[in-house]
Amino acid sequence: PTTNPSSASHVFRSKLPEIPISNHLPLHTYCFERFSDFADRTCLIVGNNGKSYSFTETYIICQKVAAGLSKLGIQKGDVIMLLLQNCAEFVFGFMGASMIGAITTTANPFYTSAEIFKQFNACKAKLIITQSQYADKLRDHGGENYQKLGEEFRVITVDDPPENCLHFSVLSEANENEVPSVSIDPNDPVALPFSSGTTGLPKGVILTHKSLITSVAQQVDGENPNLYLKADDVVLCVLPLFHIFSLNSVLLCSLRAGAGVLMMHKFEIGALLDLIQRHRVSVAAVVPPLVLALAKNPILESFDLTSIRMVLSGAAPLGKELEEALRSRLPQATFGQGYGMTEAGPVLSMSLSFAKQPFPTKSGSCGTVVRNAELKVVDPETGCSLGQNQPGEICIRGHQIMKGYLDDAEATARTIDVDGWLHTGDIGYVDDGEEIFIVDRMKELIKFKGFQVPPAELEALLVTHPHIADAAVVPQKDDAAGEVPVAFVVLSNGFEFELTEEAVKEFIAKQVVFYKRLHKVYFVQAIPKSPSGKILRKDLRAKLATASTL
Ligand code: 4UU
Repeated sequence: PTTNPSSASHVFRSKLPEIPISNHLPLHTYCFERFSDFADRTCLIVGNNGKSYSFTETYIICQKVAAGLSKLGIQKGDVIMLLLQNCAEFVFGFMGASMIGAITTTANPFYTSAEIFKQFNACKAKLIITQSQYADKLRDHGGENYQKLGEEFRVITVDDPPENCLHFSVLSEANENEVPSVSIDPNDPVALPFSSGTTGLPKGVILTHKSLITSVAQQVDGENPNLYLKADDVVLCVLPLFHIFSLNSVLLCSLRAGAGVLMMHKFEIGALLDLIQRHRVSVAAVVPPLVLALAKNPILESFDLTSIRMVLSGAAPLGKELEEALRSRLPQATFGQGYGMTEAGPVLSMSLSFAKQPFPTKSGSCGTVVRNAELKVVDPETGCSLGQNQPGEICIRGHQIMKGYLDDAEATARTIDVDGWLHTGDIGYVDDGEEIFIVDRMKELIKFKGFQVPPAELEALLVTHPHIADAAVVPQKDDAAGEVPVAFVVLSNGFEFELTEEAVKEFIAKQVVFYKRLHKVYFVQAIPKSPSGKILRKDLRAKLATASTL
């Protein structure tokens, strides 16, 4: 996309003043910059076993892991993969890698073998840190990787290592004084999460030391931080750290601010409430389906949740009614949303109700653009920027945004224009009070409980079926998940009656993580396409909305 020169007029900024940001530092230096102020305070608490690590302990183990990775041959610029549920080793691995200039790619441990290796191979990772229960998935990939495991790439498990795998102690028991000294440029990558962005397949999103520091600083630095985390806060980390929301706004922000992080390796309502009560959790980062679970479940009444002072929701739209329902159960807490996108580093906006000196905010808003950044709303047709209260595509500019997609200059150029604006593919407006409201999504992406479901990935899989000639996947609204993927399928000539809906669903279910499963399959004569061959997703979404025409 190109930017209309006349569009410079409507640029939205934070109500908070700009601040100096130390984004010349390496990420680990920045995050641990003030750690001696909170040296003996709790940094990490592991929910399922109660183990905890102080800031000093955490820092030293990260250094040990840095030395250990280096001993295993990992060098500056190399990529390691974390395939982990939330656990302390995630933090040690991520920060340890940063300390030697290595890059971490994070993947969902529930991914199928094929999904894991697509990402692993795309970023030419050298090593995987995982749990023993996932190691088999790293062997059964067409037989080929079975040989490689342990030879061409190493697998390290945080628990008892299966055959050909190493135990995490090879890293965490290395000598912290043997971290090689590397020089890190602010523009060197440090994290490589995967996202499908506005179109196509998942791509590696290059986040540099500078991007992540800028994003964290925009949230928690300054006299009046936008997201005020204190050293006596306990921040709930139940959202998966492999996703950028939790990695950035929970983990990195807490490390920087000196707050404790309570790790939960999976969501289970009883255990969650028990941990909140036991550890006096004060800040909860959540996604709308979690708000739903908390708002609806009667067992909430049996727990003391008065420690919660802040509830931050993000990654998907949060309905006003839902927010109100939970608010009435946690009357002492401040509610608000953050709006993020992996490519945006990730935070575009954050509720100013979370600031040290808060501003009044409205329910349903996604917050105000973060400080030290520019946001504009552009008319998708004309590219002109729009003023208040007019919906258009949200664009963001600042040092926090990604450097680009890995090995994909074309997709990068489609997403970040020549003037440095990142186009989100989200439709929203900024109201009179500078608050952002997201009203629609013009990009392909489907979000199931905040998880990305890239339609292009499912479409590509569908057409590999010998009886499927063409396919399109679009979101359908769903009360519990927000959206679910449904498919329109054209059967190959001669096979019109041979493939059932169940068979198509099963074909996909075998190949993808649970949340990418198809919820419905409609057999159609043709997929509506534009003259250039683009799927007319709007038409299909409209068709779904009036299901009677199907
Ligand atoms: C409506 O979802 C994310 C990141 C979320 C995030 C990060 C840090 C939220 C708060 C925070 O502090 O990233 P992705 O890449 O998985 O998905 C990005 C897309 C957005 O483009 C938008 O369509 O997810 C949707 N989205 C939201 N939609 C993200 N946040 C919101 C929101 N309301 N609050």
